[in-house]
Amino acid sequence: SKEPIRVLVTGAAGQIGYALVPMIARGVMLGADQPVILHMLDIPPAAEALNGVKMELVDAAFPLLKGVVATTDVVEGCTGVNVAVMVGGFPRKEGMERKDVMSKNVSIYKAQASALEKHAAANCKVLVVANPANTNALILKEFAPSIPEKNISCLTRLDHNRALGQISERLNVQVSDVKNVIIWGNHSSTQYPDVNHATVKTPAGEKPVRELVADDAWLNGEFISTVQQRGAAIIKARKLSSALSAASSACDHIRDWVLGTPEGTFVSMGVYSDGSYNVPAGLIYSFPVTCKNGEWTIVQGLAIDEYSRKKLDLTADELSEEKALAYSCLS
Ligand code: NAX
Repeated sequence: SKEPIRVLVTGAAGQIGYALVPMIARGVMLGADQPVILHMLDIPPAAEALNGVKMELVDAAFPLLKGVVATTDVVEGCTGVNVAVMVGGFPRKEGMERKDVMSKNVSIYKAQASALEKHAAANCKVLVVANPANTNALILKEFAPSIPEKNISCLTRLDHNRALGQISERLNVQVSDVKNVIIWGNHSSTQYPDVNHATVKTPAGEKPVRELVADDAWLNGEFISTVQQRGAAIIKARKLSSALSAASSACDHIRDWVLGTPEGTFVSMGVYSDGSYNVPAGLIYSFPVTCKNGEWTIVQGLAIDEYSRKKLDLTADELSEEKALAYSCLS
């Protein structure tokens, strides 16, 4: 039988953590035959709640779960982990300046980067979920120089899945028959959900989403804004932010990264830009990627029309600004 994989979840006592850890323990993230050891990290005010989550994990008697480390010690949390899902962070509270929130997260991600660099397993894969996700991932990358940049990513798969969901609802088709939407850029309202390369499986073969929807006004308008604003719509309805969908998408992100994407399918991941599609190098930017043998590759050669070009640049500009703000918090 397989050796257990150690998976760290930071912010594990929070909402997303509560939805995510049972999915990991059930094999949703790494496979139904892959044993796991969960490392759950949170901060001291959440220690008691974290211990409650640990008790529930024991009570659920998950066959794949070979151990649980629940801790408020960053070093203990990071030691030996093969996968790190960074959900913990400092949320923006009403009346707070953007710079103050950024500054809190910069210090958290700087410290956790060092701990991962020193104590995680070699070749540990890192997924940052906590907002500002792209910039937190960039800070983590900068302060963990010995972790290959290929191993650091942020979550835009939730946005990607939201886009698949909207197309599926609109066309009344199975969501599993829709593929190759793209989320470009920042996990924020400037993200660009792009359907220009998306297709739907039909009895007559794969058809472009644009052809089937046949309503460019909707695709260029309401569709985009619905995906961009979906997080806010969930908060309005639930009085809490997305949790089960965020947790499920985090599992999709890691599963596809580790086990590979199906032939002919691409997914969206926030990764370190190499300048592809004229996106400035050195930003963590969401691109269409395929994964094989545990590595992602940016899909090359997709046609970008003028309308899309503007949207790719707009969200890149926002990320450059966030990067500058994050750096200003370091000095
Ligand atoms: P919660 O506030 O419920 O949970 C966050 C947890 O992190 C808390 O238990 C807190 O004690 C812990 N924490 C704070 N600082 C920590 C530190 N230094 N080390 C370890 N743990 C720490 O938030 P939740 O709803 O779970 O959301 C978590 C994060 O995900 C937020 O930053 C949120 O904005 C972000 N999201 C990102 C999404 C994405 O697609 N990238 C979508 C969902 C979500 O909004």
